[in-house]
Amino acid sequence: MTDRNLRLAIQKSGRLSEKCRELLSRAGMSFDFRTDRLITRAKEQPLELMLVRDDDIPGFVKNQVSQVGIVGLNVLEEKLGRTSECEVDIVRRLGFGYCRLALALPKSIPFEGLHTYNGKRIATSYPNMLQRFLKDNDLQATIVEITGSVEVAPLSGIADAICDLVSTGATLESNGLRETTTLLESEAVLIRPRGQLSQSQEEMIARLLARIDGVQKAKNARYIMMNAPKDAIYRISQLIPGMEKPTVMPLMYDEGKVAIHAVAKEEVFWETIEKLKEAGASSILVLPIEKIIE
Ligand code: PRT
Ligand code: ZN
Repeated sequence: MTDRNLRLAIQKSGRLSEKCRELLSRAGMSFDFRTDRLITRAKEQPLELMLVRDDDIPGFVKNQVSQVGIVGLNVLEEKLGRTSECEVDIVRRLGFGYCRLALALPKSIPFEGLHTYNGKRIATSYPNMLQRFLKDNDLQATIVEITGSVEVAPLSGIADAICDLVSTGATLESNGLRETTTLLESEAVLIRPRGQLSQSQEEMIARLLARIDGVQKAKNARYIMMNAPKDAIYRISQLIPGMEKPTVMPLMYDEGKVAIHAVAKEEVFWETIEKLKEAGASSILVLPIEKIIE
């Protein structure tokens, strides 16, 4: 690897890998994922992809084994400490992989405030974050570090409570646990080392970010087209969510109507479409947008 190449680390297989691959492909970077190799090269770009366990990504980016990485904020803060203090920068929040690190108790134990955790044994795969939380809140508890199936720890008797990732809450529910306290709200983030990289690597990161921004902006945006009576143009343009300036065009053979085209920067819900109809719009088309470059 030369300093003219950029290496991006993503999770090889797991909850973030599919979304990472999708994001890269929408950003125009294609890789051969059939390979079992640790590193795969982008087609026609000086970009290498490292396919690794998510736990290794913060360290790889910190030590510049890779210059960019996508990882859950939870893993980043567990491995390198609080983001304000660690040696990598979060350059984008990516809007997927949402979850939270939370404390939970068996439903049989009443929760009477954080002090309920005093003297308890808490099972977790996030010992560093839990340790910091206990210290910050002046709590004395024993951390029982386990790597998988944390939620069964109270049932099996090795702990009294847990500190684990929660998404829908279904796993806690099915194990008779009640979530009491959030330690961290997490999502997938794009990280890079804090220090300066080579000029070509900096340029490649800037290009990567611009492409990711283009994809992210387009995600909820829709191109909306409709016909409308001339006297309803103002009312209709007020109804289109997150819209800037609409294009208004005359319709052939219909003096009283115009065609309105606009980019809605937010999702267009059925309620909006119903209101547009009530305001006189007809032939409404809502189309997805692939990229927005401003
Ligand atoms: O093999 P590798 O080390 O790379 O993967 P991993 O097994 O450590 O991680 P993986 O693939 O399970 O998760 C990767 C990342 O996805 C996590 O670090 C989080 O940032 C994010 N993420 C988002 C989640 C969840 N949602 C999630 N629900 N990670 C784990 N869970 C688990 C949680 O641990 C619990 O067991 O799902 C269960 C709870 O889900 P609910 O929906 O029942 O609440
Ligand atoms: Zn992991």
